[in-house]
Amino acid sequence: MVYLRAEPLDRTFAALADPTRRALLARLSEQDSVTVSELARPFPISLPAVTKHLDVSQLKCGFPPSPNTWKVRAVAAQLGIPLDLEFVDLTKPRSADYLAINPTGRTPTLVDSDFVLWESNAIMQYLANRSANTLWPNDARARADIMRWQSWQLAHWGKEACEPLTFQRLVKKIVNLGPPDEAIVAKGTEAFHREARVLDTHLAKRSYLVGDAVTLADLAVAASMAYAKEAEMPITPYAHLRDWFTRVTALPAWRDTTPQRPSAAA
Ligand SMILES: N[C@@H](CCC(=O)N[C@@H](CS)C(=O)NCC(=O)O)C(=O)O
Repeated sequence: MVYLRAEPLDRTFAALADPTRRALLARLSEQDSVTVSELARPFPISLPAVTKHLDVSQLKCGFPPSPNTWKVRAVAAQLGIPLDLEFVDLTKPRSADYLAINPTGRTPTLVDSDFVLWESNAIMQYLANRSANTLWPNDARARADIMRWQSWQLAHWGKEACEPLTFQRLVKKIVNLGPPDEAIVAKGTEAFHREARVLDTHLAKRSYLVGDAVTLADLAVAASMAYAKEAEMPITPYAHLRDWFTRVTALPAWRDTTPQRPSAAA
């Protein structure tokens, strides 16, 4: 079993009203350590063992099940880039050291020698720049197209559609924050259908979002839907979207970075 010092569930804390957030943090900080399965009940997630490498970039991250961390780790896995993973305790004020490298206090942050980078999509691009590869083809139009989908993912697909559903239906359950706020679920569902139609139509005649092979665009957009099942995202009407999601999540790099169930974790 892998232990964390305390519970760093990303969106949970960002999205909570202050008094609730303070109460939750106070409760959690009474414990020195909690198991991941304990945190994740009733949706048990545990972390894969963290591998240490000698030649590394450091990815400082809050919680590997978070889609923002997951998509960065999937890119690194796909490209065979070792990442030394460090946990940032999101339940406590960020340390001065962490704020010095990431003044937003959010995660993930990449530290590559004397170069520090935050924002997950920028980190994906930076990692993919290390070698020639099909995730980030060396072509101006292909890159602009990938950036278009990554921008859409951040601004609309993630923020307006997938994240509210994930928070209301999954994260709140995990940390015992009461039932979903149905008004937020309704708004998120409406946004989901609006954006899913765009994605589904785009995927009707192609297997991947840009070009003929998987790119950073697919990993970024799929990451927002990482918990589609648990968050009951309404994907049934979108056959092309569903087929594409199955293709992307079957990639070894995606599977290898998937948070494991407790039974599978040592
Ligand atoms: N746009 C940012 C979002 C980063 C983000 O929200 N990270 C989460 C965890 S992965 C976090 O640090 N949440 C804690 C907080 O907002 O205080 C990115 O893509 O990197």
